[in-house]
Amino acid sequence: MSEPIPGPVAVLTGAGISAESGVPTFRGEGGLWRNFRPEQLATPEAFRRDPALVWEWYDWRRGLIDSCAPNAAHETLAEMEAALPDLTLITQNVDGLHQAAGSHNVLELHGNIWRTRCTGCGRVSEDRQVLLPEIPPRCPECGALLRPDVVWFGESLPLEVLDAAWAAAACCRLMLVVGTSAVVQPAASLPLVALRNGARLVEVNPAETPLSAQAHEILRGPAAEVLPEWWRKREP
Ligand code: BV8
Ligand code: ZN
Repeated sequence: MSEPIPGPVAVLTGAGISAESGVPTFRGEGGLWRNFRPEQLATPEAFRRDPALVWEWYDWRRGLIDSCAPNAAHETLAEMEAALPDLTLITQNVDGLHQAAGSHNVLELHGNIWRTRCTGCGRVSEDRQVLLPEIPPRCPECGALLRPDVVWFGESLPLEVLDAAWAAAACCRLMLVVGTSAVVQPAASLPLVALRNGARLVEVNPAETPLSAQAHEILRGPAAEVLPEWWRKREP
């Protein structure tokens, strides 16, 4: 019989949780597009230099993500949110698969690929069109270029989202870290905040990461397999 889950719970997810849904991770194989690394395209400089190229990459990713369904790991986190009194889901992913799986309280540290933001008037809107009719898209209100409403390298994260994530890490009793290489800051500091507050750290990842040595428990396998198993043994 495994121990009951102490609350509150915080969960940090990265690209790895969507791998089994068919969404390529950032640093694994398959993360390449026309031989560009994400770090070369997910920047304000790349967008300034060639907005059409950056939008072609996002349009390609949107098309890919649109054909992907949440997997058992996303579904388990949605079940955990419903079953536990206090769970905060913090994601680095922009694919929206947690919400598609039924999670409601999702902190999107890096934005969402299905939203656009106007570089002129700041208008934010949800745009689910797969294969955009015009690249780069323009604002229907003011005609300025639209950009994906995501956080690029070198850009600061939405403060209210980051504050909420920091607070959840600082007061959780348990943090699950699922499918992240734990290299991108400031997201990668959240597990350290949890450890400093005395939380139990559980890493879910088929590979070793810089966090592994500090994890109290490691589920060394694909999230869609090992996370549902872990939850079955603990669900109330
Ligand atoms: C900022 C949105 C400052 C866009 C993304 C040097 C040192 C420290 C920091 C820096 C530095 N140089 C620059 C920085 C800052 C930089 C940074 O951290 N760079 C890294 C590369 C070193 N950070 C930033 O720029 C951030 N902003 O610092 O602002 C600032 C302050 C004030 C004022 C102005 C500015 C912004 C970072 C956000 C960038 N945007 N995405 C988009 O998606 O298009 S980041 C991108 O990386 C994704 O969000 C992704 O989620 C995230 C992290 O990657 P992972 O999720 O971990 O994915 P990865 O592929 O790396 O790993 C996958 C993992 O899954 C692996 O471990 C694998 O083993 C595992 N896995 C595989 N299969 C499975 C699995 N796990 C479970 N199950 C499986 N089946
Ligand atoms: Zn506008």
